[in-house]
Amino acid sequence: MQAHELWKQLRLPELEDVRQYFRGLSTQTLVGIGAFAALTTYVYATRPKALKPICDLSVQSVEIPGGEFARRSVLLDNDTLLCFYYDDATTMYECFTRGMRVSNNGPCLGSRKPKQPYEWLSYSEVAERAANVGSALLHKGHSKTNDQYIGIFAQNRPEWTIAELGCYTYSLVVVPLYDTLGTEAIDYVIKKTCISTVLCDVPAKVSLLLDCISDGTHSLRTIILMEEFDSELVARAQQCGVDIISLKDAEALGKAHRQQPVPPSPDDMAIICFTSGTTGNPKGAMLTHRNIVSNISAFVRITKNDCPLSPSDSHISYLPLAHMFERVVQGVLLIHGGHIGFFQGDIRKLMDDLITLRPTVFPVVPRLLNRMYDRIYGQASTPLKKRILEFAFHRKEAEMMSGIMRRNSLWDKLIFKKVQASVGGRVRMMMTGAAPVSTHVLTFLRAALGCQFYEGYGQTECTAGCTVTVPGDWSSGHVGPPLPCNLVKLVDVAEMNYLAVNGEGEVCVKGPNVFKGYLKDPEKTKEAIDEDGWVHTGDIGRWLPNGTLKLVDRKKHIFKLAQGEYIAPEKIENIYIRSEAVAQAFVHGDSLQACLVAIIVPDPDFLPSWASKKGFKGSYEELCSNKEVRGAILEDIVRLGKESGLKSFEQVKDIALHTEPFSIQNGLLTPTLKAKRMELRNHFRQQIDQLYSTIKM
Ligand SMILES: *[C@@H]1O[C@H](CO)[C@@H](O)[C@H](O)[C@H]1NC(C)=O
Ligand SMILES: *[C@@H]1O[C@H](CO)[C@@H](O)[C@H](O)[C@H]1NC(C)=O
Ligand SMILES: CC(=O)N[C@H]1CO[C@H](CO)[C@@H](O)[C@@H]1O
Repeated sequence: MQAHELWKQLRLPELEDVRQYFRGLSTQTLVGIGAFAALTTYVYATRPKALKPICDLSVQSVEIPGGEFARRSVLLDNDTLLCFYYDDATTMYECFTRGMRVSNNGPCLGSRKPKQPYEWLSYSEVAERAANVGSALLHKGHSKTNDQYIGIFAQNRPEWTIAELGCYTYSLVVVPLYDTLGTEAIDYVIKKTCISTVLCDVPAKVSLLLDCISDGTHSLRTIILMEEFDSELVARAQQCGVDIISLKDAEALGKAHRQQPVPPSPDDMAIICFTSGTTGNPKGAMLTHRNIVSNISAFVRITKNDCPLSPSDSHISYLPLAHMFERVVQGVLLIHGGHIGFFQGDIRKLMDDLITLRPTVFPVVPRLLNRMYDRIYGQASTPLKKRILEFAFHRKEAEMMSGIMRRNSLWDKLIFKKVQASVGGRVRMMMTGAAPVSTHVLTFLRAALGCQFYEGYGQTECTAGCTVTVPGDWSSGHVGPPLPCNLVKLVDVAEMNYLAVNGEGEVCVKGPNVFKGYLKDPEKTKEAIDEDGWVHTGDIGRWLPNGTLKLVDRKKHIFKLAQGEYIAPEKIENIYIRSEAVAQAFVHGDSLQACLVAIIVPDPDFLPSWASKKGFKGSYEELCSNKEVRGAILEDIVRLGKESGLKSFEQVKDIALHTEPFSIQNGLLTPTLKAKRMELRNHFRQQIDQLYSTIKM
C-alpha cells in the first residue's frame, strides 16, 4: 500500500531528522501534506461502516403533553418512565445476585498490593463475607426497623463494597462519610443520623472520627476497622465510649450468628448521601433502591446496543464511592456480572493500576481528562509532531462525526496506540460527569481513545444522572437527552431572561431516580423538590434542535456588567485554568464596572518551568510578585480565552496574583471544591478595588 510506504519514509529517520533534512527547502509542510493526503485515501478506503444509531440522532427527545415543554427520551415507547431494565434486578441487592448468576460465580472484586497482580474475590466469596458483616450488624442490634443507618468511612476498596452489600442483604442503610466533608460536618452527619456503627478503613480515619465527636453527646458505639490497629487507639476510643473491633472479628462474629437475608424492596432506603452546599450544614439526600436501580437501568438501556456489558468486563474503581456517580457505575458492572478492580488508594499510582488491570470501563472526571490531554500534547515536542498529531485527530474526528468509533484505524496504529496503551489498551467504555469538560478536550480524547465515551449530567438528588449522551452522537457541547428514567423540563428564570417558550430555563427533573428528600430536613427538601415532584437543579439549560440539552449557566452565578452584558464567570474561569501557569482563578465583575478582573493563583508545580521558558527566574514567591510575570500570565489566559471563543467583554482586563490556594480550610471552597463566590469576593475586596482603580487611570 502506497500510504504505508510513504509513512515508512516519513518515520524511518526520526521525525526530527526529517525536519532537519527538509529544512531550507521549505517543503517540510508539503511532504507532510502529501503523505497525509495519501494516508487519508487509504483510511477512507478501509473505513468501516457506522453502526446504526439507537435512535434518529436529530430527534433524541420529544415533548410530552401537559403544556410545560417537558421532554422525555425517544428510547421510550410512551410516556411511562423506565424503572427497571431487568425484571430480576429491582434493588441493589438483586443487582448483585443477578451478577452472581450471569457470571456463573465469576470474579467480582479485585485489589492489589504494590507491584503485584490483582487478586480476586469471586461473587460467592463476596456474598459470603457480606452476609457475615451484615449478620454481625444484626447481632449488634441493627435491623431494618431499628438503628438502620450504618456509616462507611473509607477509601474505595473491596471491603467498602462488601460492607455495602452486607447492609443491603439485611435492608440496612449506608451512610458514606468522607474526609472533605470536614470535621464539623462529619459530627453533624453523625448526630443527624444517630449512627452507632461506622466501618473505617485505617486508624487515621478512626482518630479523625474521634476528634469529630469529642463533645460526648454522640451516638457512636462501635467502629469496625478494616486495617490493623494498636491498643493505644482502642484505649482512646474507649474514653469516648466507642468500641473498636477488627473487620475480621466482625466477620467471624457474623459467621457464628448467621442470619437469613432480609432483602429490601425497591422503595426501601438504600443510601443517605450527604452533600454540602455553599452554606450551612450538609444535606442528606435519601435514595431508595428504586432510585439507584432506575439510573443504572437507564444507562443499560442507552448502551445496550452499542456497548453491551458482560461478565468479561472490568471496571477500575478510583472515583470516590461516597459519591453516587461511582456507585452507579459499579452497579452497572455488577448487574452484568462484571468485575471491579480497585486502585491501590493512591491516585499517583492510577496509571500503573490501569496497565495492570486493563479495565474495559473507565469513568473519568474532567480534571483527569485535562491532564491526559496536556500530557499527550506535551509529548508532541516539535511543530511537525504537533501537526501530525492534529492531522490524525482531525481525521478521526471526521470519522466520529459520521458515527464511527474505533481503535483499529491506521491513525490508531500509528499515533494513538500509545495513548490507548497508557490506560491499559482495552477500555471500551468511558463516561465523564460531575463537572463541565471542554468540548475540545472531550472531542480530542474521544478520537484518541476510540471508545464509547459518554458525557452525563446530573446531581445526587437524581442519583447521579438525568441526561447522558447517546452512542453514535460523538458531538460535544451538550449533555445528551433526558435519561429513559426521567423527564426534564426547563423553567423560566425571568430575571436572567431565560424563558421556557424559547427552550431555555432552569433544569428540572422528575422520575423514579429522583430522591425522597433530605433526611429530617423538610425545609431544604421543599427548596429542592416542588409539590409536583420536580427537582430544581439551579442549572440553566437550553434545548438544542436535536433534543439534547446544553448547559449554559448556573442560576445564581451570573451578573451584568455596566453596559448590560451578562457574564458567567465560571465558564471563563474554566478556560483560564487551562493555562499551564494557572492553578486557580476567580473572575470578578459587577454591574458598576465596565470590565472583568481576576485573582489568579499560579500553579506552584508548573509556574517556575513555564516562567523560565519565558526568561523569568526565581522562586515561586518571587515570580508571583514579578509584574512582568503577571503580564505574561494575563497574556496567556487572554490568548486561551480568545481561542475558546470568549467575547472581548468576557475577558479580564487585569489580574492580581495570589500565592495561597483557595481551599476548604481557608473557607474559599466548598467541601465539594466549588468556589464560594461571596467569600472570595469579600476576601479579595482590596485587591479587586486596587485592580479597578489602576484600570481606570
Ligand atoms: C409503555 O411502554 C412500555 C415498554 O414498551 C410497556 O411495557 C408499557 O406497557 C407501555 N405503557 C402504556 C401505558 O402503553
Ligand atoms: C445536535 O445539535 C447540536 C447543536 O445544533 C450539534 O452541535 C450536534 O452536532 C448535533 N448532534 C448530532 C448528532 O447531530
Ligand atoms: C442513565 C444514566 O446513565 N444516568 C446517569 C447514571 O449514572 C451514570 C454514571 O454511572 C451517569 O453517567 C449517568 O448520567
